[in-house]
Amino acid sequence: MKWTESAWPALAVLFLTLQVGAQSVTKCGNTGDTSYYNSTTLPYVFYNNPWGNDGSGFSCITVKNNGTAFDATWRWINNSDSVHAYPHFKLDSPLYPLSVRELAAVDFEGTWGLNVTSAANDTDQQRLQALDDNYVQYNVALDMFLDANASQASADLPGYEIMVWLSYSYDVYPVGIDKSSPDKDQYIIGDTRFFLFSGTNSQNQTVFSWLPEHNLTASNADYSPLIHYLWQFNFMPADIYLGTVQFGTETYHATSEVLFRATNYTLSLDRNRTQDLSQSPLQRVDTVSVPTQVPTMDRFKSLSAPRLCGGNSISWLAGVWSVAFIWLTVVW
Ligand SMILES: *C1O[C@H](CO)[C@@H](O)[C@H](O)[C@H]1NC(C)=O
Ligand SMILES: *[C@@H]1O[C@H](CO)[C@@H](O)[C@H](O)[C@H]1NC(C)=O
Ligand SMILES: *[C@@H]1O[C@H](CO)[C@@H](O)[C@H](O)[C@H]1NC(C)=O
Ligand SMILES: *[C@@H]1O[C@H](CO)[C@@H](O)[C@H](O)[C@H]1NC(C)=O
Ligand SMILES: *[C@@H]1O[C@H](CO)[C@@H](O)[C@H](O)[C@H]1NC(C)=O
Ligand SMILES: *[C@@H]1O[C@H](CO)[C@@H](O)[C@H](O)[C@H]1NC(C)=O
Ligand SMILES: *[C@@H]1O[C@H](CO)[C@@H](O)[C@H](O)[C@H]1NC(C)=O
Ligand SMILES: *[C@@H]1O[C@H](CO)[C@@H](O)[C@H](O)[C@H]1NC(C)=O
Ligand SMILES: *[C@@H]1O[C@H](CO)[C@@H](O)[C@H](O)[C@H]1NC(C)=O
Ligand SMILES: *[C@@H]1O[C@H](CO)[C@@H](O)[C@H](O)[C@H]1NC(C)=O
Repeated sequence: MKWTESAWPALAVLFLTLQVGAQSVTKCGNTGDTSYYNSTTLPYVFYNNPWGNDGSGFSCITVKNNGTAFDATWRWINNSDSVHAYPHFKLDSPLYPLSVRELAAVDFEGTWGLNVTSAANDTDQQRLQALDDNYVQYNVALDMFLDANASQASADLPGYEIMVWLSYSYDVYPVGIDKSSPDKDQYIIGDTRFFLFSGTNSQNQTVFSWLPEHNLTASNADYSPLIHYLWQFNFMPADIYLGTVQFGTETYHATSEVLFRATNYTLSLDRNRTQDLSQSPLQRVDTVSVPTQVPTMDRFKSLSAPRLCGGNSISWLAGVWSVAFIWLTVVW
């Protein structure tokens, strides 16, 4: 084919399309190249991770400009109390496995937000209403894994998981909600008070979740005190290694597509081999009563007597919700 003058505009469009295409990569699968994207310029591995896919929706992760920003688009219409996916990035650090005694910082700076996609450009009030109307259930969280065995810390199924929730909807709750003491275990990072929950998940991992008193839309803080708190106050042993740190959003439920967007982030670890944290232990903070936005068992209590034990709490809560739903249907 001979290039004519009239072909140039088309070529320019093609060139621009390729340029734009090179700056954004979308992964909607669960394994391998359909699901992972390794940045070549930043120490982040992006993963769509739809581990709880029940066939009732979808999850995609769109990584922009080699990882400087990412979107997650998703919708799940069934099993509203279960996590369906955790689109996220993982920090690829040469410091793993890092002894918690030598852990000097887990720095996370960034901004994020989510909207029902079709309402993304509406007014603040309309956007909040759309989240409500579409029963959008989610959290935004740092997720870390640790183990007493240094090589197990970065392998499958480490013994400990520590989550720091940064934003979350009203009807989701952390592992161990029925056995925790958020009224007693609290810590303040920057200006934000976090409440501790702990329990065991279905894979027999010990899960700690720190929930903030209100939704955060940005962060610029060192979260390592939320890890040190756990060994200094005997929730877990001190001889333990950090093997994974991730940032993303756990997606539970939405009746329309949701658009989560994270920008301007940096996630990093710092080690200090000579620090002696037993010489400068954390001070407990004065506690406050648990604010109503933070979930407690009281929120899910109902007519039937609680029979919460271990892994059955989820189906019990689902039962309570069905009863509450029937009740609301009848009353309204
Ligand atoms: C959605 O809402 C936020 C505020 O929560 C707004 O700042 C943002 O630009 C919107 N995000 C997207 C992805 O459109
Ligand atoms: C990432 O950066 C590399 C090197 O600059 C470039 O070749 C590649 O196209 C970029 N990828 C994306 C998705 O922007
Ligand atoms: C991406 O990074 C992960 C973890 O560092 C590694 O296991 C995987 O092989 C990498 N994939 C590619 C395609 O480079
Ligand atoms: C979702 O739930 C509805 C109602 O229970 C059911 O009819 C449908 O088959 C479910 N869809 C999937 C994909 O499981
Ligand atoms: C919102 O605005 C952005 C940027 O202009 C645009 O790409 C997007 O399609 C708009 N979304 C809706 C639902 O109108
Ligand atoms: C530590 O973990 C590694 C990798 O998972 C495993 O091969 C090894 O047996 C474990 N060591 C001990 C003492 O359990
Ligand atoms: C965070 O925002 C969601 C969605 O608007 C809302 O359901 C939830 O109650 C808020 N959570 C807190 C802790 O304020
Ligand atoms: C669960 O883990 C604990 C140690 O964390 C261990 O003692 C126990 O045997 C494990 N239980 C099962 C069922 O694997
Ligand atoms: C990200 O940072 C750039 C440069 O500091 C700034 O111009 C931009 O507004 C920031 N974006 C967000 C969403 O905070
Ligand atoms: C490491 O910890 C030691 C002891 O607390 C302290 O003197 C030193 O300044 C720390 N080093 C760095 C690089 O922070």
